Amino acid sequence: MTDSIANIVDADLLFVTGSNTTEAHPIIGLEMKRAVRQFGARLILLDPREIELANFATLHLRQRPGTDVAVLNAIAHVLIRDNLANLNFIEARTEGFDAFAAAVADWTPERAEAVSGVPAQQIVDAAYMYAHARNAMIFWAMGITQHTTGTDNVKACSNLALLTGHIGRPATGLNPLRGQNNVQGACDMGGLPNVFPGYAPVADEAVRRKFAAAWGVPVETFGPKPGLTVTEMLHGALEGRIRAIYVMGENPMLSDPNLTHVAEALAAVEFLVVQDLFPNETAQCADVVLPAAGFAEKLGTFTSTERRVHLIRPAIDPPGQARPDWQITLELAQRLGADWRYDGPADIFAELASVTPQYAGLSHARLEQGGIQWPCPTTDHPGTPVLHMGQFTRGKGLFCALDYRPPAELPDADYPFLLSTGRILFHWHGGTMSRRSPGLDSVAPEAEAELHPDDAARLGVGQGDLVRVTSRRGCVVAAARVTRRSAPGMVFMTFHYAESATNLLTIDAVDPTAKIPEYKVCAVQVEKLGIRNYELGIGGDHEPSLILNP
Ligand SMILES: Nc1nc2c(c(=O)[nH]1)N[C@H]1C(S)=C(S)[C@@H](COP(=O)(O)OP(=O)(O)OC[C@H]3O[C@@H](n4cnc5c(=O)[nH]c(N)nc54)[C@H](O)[C@@H]3O)O[C@H]1N2
Ligand SMILES: Nc1nc2c(c(=O)[nH]1)N[C@H]1C(S)=C(S)[C@@H](COP(=O)(O)OP(=O)(O)OC[C@H]3O[C@@H](n4cnc5c(=O)[nH]c(N)nc54)[C@H](O)[C@@H]3O)O[C@H]1N2
Ligand SMILES: [Mo]
Repeated sequence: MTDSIANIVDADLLFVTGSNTTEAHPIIGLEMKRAVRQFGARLILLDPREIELANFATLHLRQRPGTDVAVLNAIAHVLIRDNLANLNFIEARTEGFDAFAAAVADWTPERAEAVSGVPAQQIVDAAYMYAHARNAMIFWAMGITQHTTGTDNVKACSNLALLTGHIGRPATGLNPLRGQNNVQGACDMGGLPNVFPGYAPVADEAVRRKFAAAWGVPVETFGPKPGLTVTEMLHGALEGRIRAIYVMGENPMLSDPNLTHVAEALAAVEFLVVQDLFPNETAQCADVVLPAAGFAEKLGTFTSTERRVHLIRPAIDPPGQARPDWQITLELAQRLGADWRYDGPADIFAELASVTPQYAGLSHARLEQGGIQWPCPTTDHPGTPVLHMGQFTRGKGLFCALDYRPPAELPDADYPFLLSTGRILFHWHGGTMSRRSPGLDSVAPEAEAELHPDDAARLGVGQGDLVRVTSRRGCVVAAARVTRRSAPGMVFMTFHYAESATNLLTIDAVDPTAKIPEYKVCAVQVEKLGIRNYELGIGGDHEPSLILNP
């Protein structure tokens, strides 16, 4: 997030797209509800489904999944056409406006309506509301990013903030809601294939020299070529280019797209290590499983979605031989011959702070007093609640001209429904953790497929009936949830249930830049299964067991 959670209540307009905030980020969702109900903020929702936030929205634009660039381009078109753009801001703070304006000149609301199904008038209304707000915040999550056009979708959001100047002041900005508790921290620390800690690019020789010097290794240790992303690693395994995989805290056998392909890739590697709290589906394929300690059992830091670095402390001891991840990594490095020495997490953090400018002013001792938002360059710096004040990190904000591209696989005569996947409040991803909680599992015990009442009637499917959902890649069985939440022609499923693993269906097409899979769109067919078949595990068997061909 470029802004802070505490500032949400100060915004007079919230533009939320591709984020089911009340289910996936419920604390932030509460702030949004408070902003609307207590402080009179208006909410524009751009989301294909009627999620809970729709009840709080002044305007709900329901686009066909995968058409965000068309809608956002058309909002930009109206902002420029109707002189709603903030010309002073554009002049002082941005570049690339003329080329961008030329590119959206054709993107009339009527054209966007034809592509997206969103009525042209709603697009016009959204543009006026966003432009006329004093302080407007844009929020998004996976509904924007998990597309073959994910990068374009994000840039399209950014264009709107640049056009109106709703960025670089409190209660404005571009606010991607990060997913896992420490995904922000993992990225900050260089847990990406192309950067060192602090987003320093591996391609830059000066950067490589800096890190080689800091770590006391020859500069040749690091090549200039970025590594592979997860989706590329799995392809690499099938091509024989990747011979070993070490998986730490991830369950690709449930969470990656096109699971049949993932299973083949993991079977193809010579050596697979899994370091995890539980023997998840990926661990079933592993040669070695290393038991790790969970968040409540260890000391360290998590960096939240608003860039706030928090100290976490152990509340309980790890069970059995489980150890904190850093200890496992350290011992492995030592056995491989590296002379790594650390007294503990505070010592490791001190090294991270010394090579990561955004974290330079932070230490465990300082974080004892409470979380601090990066960038925090010096030990007396208070932290940064709002980014891009006065100037952008790259200098001027860059407008991006974007063409609309359709998703990789759309419904057709053979696979007439559009499958979109995501989350519900009660479970976490593959359910490795949340489905071990009897309370959570009793609230949400079985995989459901959301179907619109018109479609359900046509298929003769009643509430709770079992349906078989089939794509070109696989099929799963789920209980029908007949609801107007999803639009006609659309099916929504979570990926929380191993016995009904939705990622058998999803497509492994990825965004060309970010390599994120298109989890939000693929084509499926839906058939009614006469009876509930408990042998398939639906509703009964809670043991994680992946049924590849139910
Ligand atoms: N309870 C719970 N909370 C979680 C998680 C969990 O597993 N369970 N996971 C965490 C993680 S890692 C993440 S990344 C976040 C994800 O948080 P979200 O991204 O909010 O969660 P999703 O369910 O993937 O929902 C995305 C939203 O995008 C919408 N959508 C679908 N297609 C499109 C489209 O084409 N365009 C747009 N604009 N929207 C679309 C969906 O209707 C939905 O409202 O949640 C985090 N929080
Ligand atoms: N169809 C579909 N698929 C999706 C998505 C979608 O929207 N639709 N969303 C995608 C997204 S955004 C995400 S983030 C991924 C999530 O996918 P994963 O990260 O694969 O899912 P999790 O179930 O969170 O798996 C985390 C694993 O980490 C383990 N773990 C927890 N804490 C620790 C720890 O401290 N140390 C170690 N070593 N292990 C730990 C857990 O036991 C679990 O096995 O799923 C992706 N897959
Ligand atoms: Mo995520």
